[in-house]
Amino acid sequence: MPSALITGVTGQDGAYLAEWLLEQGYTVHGMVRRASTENFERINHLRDRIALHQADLLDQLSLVRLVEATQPDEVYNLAAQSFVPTSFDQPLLTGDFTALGVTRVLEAIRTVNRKIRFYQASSSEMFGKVQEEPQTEKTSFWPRSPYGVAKVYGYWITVNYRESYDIFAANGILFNHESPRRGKEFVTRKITDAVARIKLGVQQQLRLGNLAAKRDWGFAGDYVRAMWLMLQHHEPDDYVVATNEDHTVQEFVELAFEHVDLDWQKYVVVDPAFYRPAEVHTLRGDATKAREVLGWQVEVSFPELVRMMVDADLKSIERELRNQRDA
Ligand code: NAP
Ligand code: G4F
Repeated sequence: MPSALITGVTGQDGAYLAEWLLEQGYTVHGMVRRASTENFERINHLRDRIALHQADLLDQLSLVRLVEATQPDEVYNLAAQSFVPTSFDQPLLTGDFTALGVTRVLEAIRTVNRKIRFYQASSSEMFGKVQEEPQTEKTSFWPRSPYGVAKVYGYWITVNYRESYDIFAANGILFNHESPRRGKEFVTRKITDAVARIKLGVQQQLRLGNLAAKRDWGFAGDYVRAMWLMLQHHEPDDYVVATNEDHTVQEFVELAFEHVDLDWQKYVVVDPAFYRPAEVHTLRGDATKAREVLGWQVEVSFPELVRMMVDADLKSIERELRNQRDA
């Protein structure tokens, strides 16, 4: 039975990837960091099927011990400080987690067993001020946030360990991917959570920043399959994973409100507090290589994704309100 170690298993992608690997017959180990209260909502349903281990991207020895104890065939490095606005407020911590953290995981692999296959969660944020449309594996990077800069470092150190030590190390350059498990500070989930609350009468307004920003949004469940496919290929490489469609934040808002028969213009307020010091105005990825080499393709469309997220938030808030009434 193959085994895998996932850093960032408590995050959106970690939960979908753990489910996918279990379905493929893997033994799944998840790395979690110590917190005063457990933060396992996304993986509670998997708790009896995955093994959780404490370690931290900031602590080299904890990573070496973890790789030694679990002896995985594959390591998926999903852990990161992943929220772009926080990276402007905490650039050093972001660099330590999101950039140097990658080297620490690679060093643990180099120390314990160079045969372990490694996946790095690289990001379309690296393209930042985009140099061509759509972006491919060959497009040059111009990151626009400390997060994007940290991810560029993570990308190149992954390439470097592949070239220097012959480690099977692959970068997935993933464009934005969303789901009902997305953190509520990211724009898509912020919108769908607000739409559900407004529909159910417990919120009056939705304050957003730049409505004109364009993103290439896909479904996280589709994207974790691409991560796995990259590590099954006979040679390590780097792949863009995207839908090749872009939509503005406003289009997302319109579709989400329309799904519950509300007029978005009555509720949405533009608040410059959510503007960024430097914005990534547009992203659109060309995943031809992932399709042709890995056989990967998108299954959930943009409108299906929006509706899936609104429906899930409606259900979850209805449950929350019922529990409050019954308490
Ligand atoms: P997420 O929901 O924010 O999850 C991040 C995970 O990293 C959480 O499990 C978090 O643990 C963990 N983590 C953070 N700092 C850590 C540390 N010092 N030590 C150990 N664990 C730590 O992110 P996601 O959306 O699933 O994304 C997964 C990865 O893909 C990230 O690297 C992200 O930057 C990258 N990415 C995401 C997208 C996207 O659109 N979602 C696109 C491209 C790339 P806690 O639960 O303890 O906070
Ligand atoms: O949802 P976002 O915060 O995602 P962003 O910055 O694109 O980053 C996400 O995708 C990256 C892949 O490209 C990942 F690497 C990264 O980890 C993360 O998952 O913002 C999307 C867009 C931005 O242009 C932002 O300015 O939405 C705009 N926006 C407008 N109003 C807002 C808001 N973003 C947030 N978070 N909150 C708002 O109120």
